Amino acid sequence: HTNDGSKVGILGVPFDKGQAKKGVGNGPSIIRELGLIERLEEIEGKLNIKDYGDVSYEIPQDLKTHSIPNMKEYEHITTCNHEVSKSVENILRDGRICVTLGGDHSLGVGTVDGHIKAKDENVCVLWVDAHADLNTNKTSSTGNVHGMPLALLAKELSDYWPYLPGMDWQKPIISLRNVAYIGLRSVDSYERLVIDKLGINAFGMEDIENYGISTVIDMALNRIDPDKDKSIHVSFDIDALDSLEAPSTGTSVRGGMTLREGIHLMEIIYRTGRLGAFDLVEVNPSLGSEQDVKRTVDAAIHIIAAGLGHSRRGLRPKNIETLPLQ
Ligand code: B3U
Ligand code: MN
Ligand code: MN
Repeated sequence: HTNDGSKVGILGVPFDKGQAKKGVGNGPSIIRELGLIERLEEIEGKLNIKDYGDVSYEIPQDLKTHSIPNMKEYEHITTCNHEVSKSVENILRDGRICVTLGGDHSLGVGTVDGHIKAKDENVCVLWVDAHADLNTNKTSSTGNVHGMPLALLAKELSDYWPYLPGMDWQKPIISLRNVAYIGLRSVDSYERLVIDKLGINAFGMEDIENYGISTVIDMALNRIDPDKDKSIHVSFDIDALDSLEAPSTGTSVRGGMTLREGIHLMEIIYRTGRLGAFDLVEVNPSLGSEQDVKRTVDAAIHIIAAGLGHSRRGLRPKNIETLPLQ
């Protein structure tokens, strides 16, 4: 299975205000520094890769006075995400798969929003995460918005939010019927209530244990994309992986996915041919030792490369005539 010279756009979002720990804003630069683009260029069939650089934003004067209860750094969240949404939409309209490097997971509001706008709503979402990211400002015990992006995006939860000034660009845009979780193992009580009440497709670690990762992905895709015609959005929080595999992240949880499972997941997504947008978030190079950071970033790069067609079988030789064994 070789790719058809697919076009890819890379977008950095050096945003850290959806949670409290410094450093996650340096995710995009460390992932680039440790060789993401070089690794993607080695993929068989040659991708056409364009780096769109990093998103920047400036908070408008009239927003500076606003705050929402239990929703930290609200004016940064809404302003940055608006820029993220526009950038993702542009990259997709350029005919590229959009790969967004975070940054914390609050940026998922902008990436999913931009994807849905570009693809006229024909989008399904795989949320690969230890956490459900489904709190509202009323249910969150932290006020950190990286625990809220899916609740902001969900049509089914729109009545549970107060009026959010400056968020008019973002209508609750996706039905949770089109979302599946993979890798859950740290779910708050209100999040569990919503998952169960709405029957959200949620495959936790125990499902990966019971069925294996291949079957879990098949079940997830059959539920959210039964006609195999949607553009797939993968929002991959690196904390879905076990903390031994990806130690440099803000809220790591033991008992998670192996890198092998993460790679296999992304290989299956690649083979659908329908990957539209892909977020890789929550890599924090300020946490852990230098070796921890390298291991975490290396895992992130493996996962991205698998989603864009890297094969563990190895490359075919370039000039086959000069070789033995023919
Ligand atoms: N559910 C908790 C913790 C959390 C969510 N996402 C991460 N941690 N990474 C919260 O803050 O909403
Ligand atoms: Mn997350
Ligand atoms: Mn998480």
